[in-house]
Amino acid sequence: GLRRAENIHWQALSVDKATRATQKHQTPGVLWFTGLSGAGKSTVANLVEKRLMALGHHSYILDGDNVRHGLNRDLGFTPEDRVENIRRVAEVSRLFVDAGLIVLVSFISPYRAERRLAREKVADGEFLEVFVDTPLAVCEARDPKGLYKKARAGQIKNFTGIDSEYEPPEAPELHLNAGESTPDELAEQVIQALRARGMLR
Ligand code: PPS
Repeated sequence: GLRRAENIHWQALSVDKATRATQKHQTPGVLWFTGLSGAGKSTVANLVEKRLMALGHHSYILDGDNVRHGLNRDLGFTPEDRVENIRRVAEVSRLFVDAGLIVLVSFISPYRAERRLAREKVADGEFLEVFVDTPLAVCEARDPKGLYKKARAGQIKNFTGIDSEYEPPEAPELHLNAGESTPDELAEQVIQALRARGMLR
């Protein structure tokens, strides 16, 4: 199990997230993109961030493939490792929200329980779950990294949608029918959702 540090106390600090974020005319929060491999999570998150930057906002992207090269390089794709992967990313996104940023999180994040834990780490209204809903058949036909082919051939075990579970969101703040629109249209829907919530000023 985890060893807990002792004699560690919370340090109160003077500058809070609201103050940090006023510099950028935004309300900090998490845009949590979830969906199958190849659904388009990273593509849409990337386009959203480009728009946010063009509008003068301050954001940061946490992307599965990238974070797994560094912070989470010790983790694989068993259910236990995915749980730990998402737990760490949820903690990091909480820190970035505290820094006043709009955080775009792009991980398969296949389990409802871990997405709920991520939601609970930030304040009410600060977490927008974005379901990048692309049918498995479409993801598999795209197969941008050739991973579905390998999974079907048994060369990759525990592949999401093939022999590892994906639990779709039941009540996401934003449900993108991502097989039916262009990435630009989907990014625009996300920006509109942020505006509608008053997160951009
Ligand atoms: S998870 O489930 O949230 O922990 O996954 P994540 O950190 O987002 O990593 C998903 C990317 O890793 C590649 N990959 C796999 N995905 C699913 N299952 C297995 N077994 C696997 N092995 C490697 C894959 O490229 C995923 O990238 P995306 O961008 O989602 O396509």
